This record gives sequence, structure tokens and C-alpha cells, in this order.
Amino acid sequence: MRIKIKSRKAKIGLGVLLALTILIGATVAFYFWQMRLQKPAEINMADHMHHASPSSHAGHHTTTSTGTSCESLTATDSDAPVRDFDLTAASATIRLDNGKTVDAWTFNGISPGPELRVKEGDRVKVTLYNKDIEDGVTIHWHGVVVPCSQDGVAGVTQDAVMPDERFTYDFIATVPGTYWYHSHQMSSIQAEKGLIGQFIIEPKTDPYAVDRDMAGLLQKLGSQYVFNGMTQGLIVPGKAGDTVRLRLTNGANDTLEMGVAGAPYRIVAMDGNDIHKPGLLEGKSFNIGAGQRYDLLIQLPVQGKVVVGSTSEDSLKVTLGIGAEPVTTASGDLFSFLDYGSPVPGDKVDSLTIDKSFELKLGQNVFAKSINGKSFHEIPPMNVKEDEHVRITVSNEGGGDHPFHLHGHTFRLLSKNGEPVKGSPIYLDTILTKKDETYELYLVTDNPGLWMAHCHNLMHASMGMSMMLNYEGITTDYRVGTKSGNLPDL
Ligand SMILES: [Cu+2]
Repeated sequence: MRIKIKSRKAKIGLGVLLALTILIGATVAFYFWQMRLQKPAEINMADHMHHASPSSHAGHHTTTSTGTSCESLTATDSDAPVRDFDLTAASATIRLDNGKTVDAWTFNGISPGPELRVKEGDRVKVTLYNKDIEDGVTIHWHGVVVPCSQDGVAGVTQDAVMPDERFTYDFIATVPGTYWYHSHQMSSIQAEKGLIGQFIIEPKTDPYAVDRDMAGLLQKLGSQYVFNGMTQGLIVPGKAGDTVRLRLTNGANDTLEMGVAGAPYRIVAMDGNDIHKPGLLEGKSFNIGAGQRYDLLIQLPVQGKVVVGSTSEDSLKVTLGIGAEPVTTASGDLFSFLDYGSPVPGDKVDSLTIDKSFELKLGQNVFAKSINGKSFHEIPPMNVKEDEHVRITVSNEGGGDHPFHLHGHTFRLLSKNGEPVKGSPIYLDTILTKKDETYELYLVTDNPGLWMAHCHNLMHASMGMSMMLNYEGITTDYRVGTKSGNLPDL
């Protein structure tokens, strides 16, 4: 229907509204342009707190003779079975199952890219070819503990792979679990454009008798949420009594609350790490923060379907089994990992030694996201040595959801708001923090390198909530900044 505007007043009102819209639009555009301008020209992330010194870095950079370069830290030779994959990054127009088209950036023509599945212990070789992504691309293996040179962070562990260039990633799939991959060049732009995919390491021996193993990646493509690229949810067939392992990954920026209706379920792993003796959950929902993974184990009931779905986005769901739709029992009760599962016998969490502690206060205002009041390369790195026992206390002081992700390591969760983890040990690579929450993380520095630590709402990372955990003596020849074009978190 076309609305005719008759009155002069209404016309003026509309004009003012239009002018305001243009003004606001221009301000926002100018702001983002400014943000981009504020990116450093050239920063060495191994040494970025010294870059301001005028005398030492006069336009040239050298590798210190005493250091070990990140590039030299590679996967050790082994006779592990090799799994080869090719991923081609290219722009493409994708037609979704609802008929709409999206201009996306794809791996092998699709988004999400192909699900890569390997077995525990395999040597994984993935050759990335960039067909036409002009800013260059990389692949970061989120949650997978890889050697520094394979971490896929533009300007830290490699240069962005430019059009018609290749880069082969090579690492051992050590810890079985649910992981994912995404570009870490201009990550906030490139992940949302579609350069993401699932990476599954299957265990040599599965502790569970699973009839179906299904991975589901949640993502925002264009302006809409999709599940493995589908707008209308996923369907997993299966008969009564079947046990399904559903591996959920949140590849979007926002926290998604997921509920399970129709059957009790267990959360058997978080971020690829098994929960010890996970109990049955009924009617509980759980929050899956950006970058996090939850593995659910569900036995299909004698009658009716099971629906695993977002409590806010109707179409974002997985329907398992056959029969009648379940009666939804959304209690609003949230799962807590503080007392889930049971402790591992002999595990002495109370006597863990701490050599070094860091406190990170996550903050934000309208224009920037910060850690301890500073943004990105202004944030002093967490400096560590090999084989230290480190505690990191992360506090969300600014509000908003900040899923804090650390590269290269799996950390153990010690406490939330002062309350210790009493059930199964919880090992994660990404901890969702909400307003006023404080988490204590523990890790052993056993993977020398230069590692990013950032909010996995990648928009927040691009606005400054991104820093480094640097091992003493590790250097890099790569540079972050507008000069090299390596902008990992733009
Ligand atoms: Cu954040």
C-alpha cells in the first residue's frame, strides 16, 4: 500500500526525519572510518608495549638474536596418519533454503565451509587458497591447541593470505572434541561474511555408545541466523532409543540461550573438553556464548520428537527423531557448570600452585571496548615464561556479554564470583562473562608462542577488547597494522 502524504506539516516532518537519518548515518560512517584510521601503522605484537620508544625502532625491524621466532614453532615430525584438506576462500552469492540470496564469503563455495572431521592423533594438513578476498584471509583453529606458527592470526603468526596465494596449515589433532575454524584477518567482518566452519576431532574410543553424531554451527549470515546454513532449522532422523551426540557451536557474536524439549539430556563436553560424569538435565536451558561449544547427549524417547532450540529465535533449532512435537517446558532455569558432574578422584584442585596472576577488567563505553581501561595494542600483554602456573581473573565491569577467548591453551575454571567449581573439572577456551561476573581461570604455560586473548563478540574485539599472552623470548617477523594490511580483529 502506498501512503500519500497530504499535509505540509507531515512533509516537513518527513524531511526532518530524513535529514536526521542521513546525519546519524554519516556520523556512524565517520566513526567507523575514524576507528580504521586509528589502527596502528605497524606494530610488533611480541614487543608492542615498547613501540612508542622513538629511538629503538626507527623504521626497520629486526629479530632479536636471542629469541625464538613463532614461525619456527611447528608441529613435530611424526608418523601420524595424514588428513589433507583444501579450502578455497572466495566470494559467492548463496541461495538460502528460504529462497533469499546472500552475498557471502565462502570456503569451497559454501558458508559455513565444509565440516572437517578427523580422528584423534591425525596429522591435519589444510591448504588455504584465497581466490578473491581482497583484504586477504587466514584460518584460526578455534580451541585447538596448535603450535604458534599454525594459529592463523594475521600479523602475529603469519601474513594474511592474499588473492591467488596459498598457505598450508599443519598440526596434530591431539584433544578430541568439537572445534571450529574462522578467518582471523579482519575477523569481525570476515567471520560474519561467512568464512567459518566446523572442525571435529573424533575420539579414538568414544566413552559413549552413540548412534548418531551431528554437528550444528550457529551463525549469522547476512542479517539472519542460520544453523549449518539453514534458515529453518535442522532435522536429525532417528528412531526411539537412539543416542544422539549433538555438537553445538556458536559462531555468531551474540549469546544464544538454548533449550531442550522432549527428553532429558546431558552436557557431555564444553569447548571440546569432556565433563566428568555428567548428570541428566531436564527442562534446563543453557547459555552458549560466542565461540563456545556444547556437546549434548540425548536419547530419543519412545514417542515424539526432541527439539533443541534457541529460546529467542524460533527458527534456530534442531529437531531430532519422529512423531509429535514436544510440549515445550521452558522453565527459564539456567544450567550452571559450578556443580555439574562429579570431581575426578585424586584431582587436587585446592592445591594447585600459582606462580603468576593477572587481573583483567573488561569494560566498555559507546566508542570502545577495553581491558583494564585500555584498548588493543595499548593493553600491556600478559607476559609469561614456559611452565608457569598462571591464574587469570576476568571481571566483567562494563556490562554486556563478553565471551573471553584465549588462543593456544585450554584453561581450567576455578571459580565464578568467588564460588569454586564443585562438580566436574571445567576446561574451556572461551568463558562467557556477563555484567558484574568474575571468573578465575587457571592454566599451565605449556605452549610457547604469541597468543591472542580477546572477546569473541568479534565486534567487541574490533573495538579494542583484544590483547596478547606472550611467552618470554618468542619473536615474530610479522606486523599488525595498516602498513602490512594485517588487521587480525578489525
Ligand atoms: Cu565483548
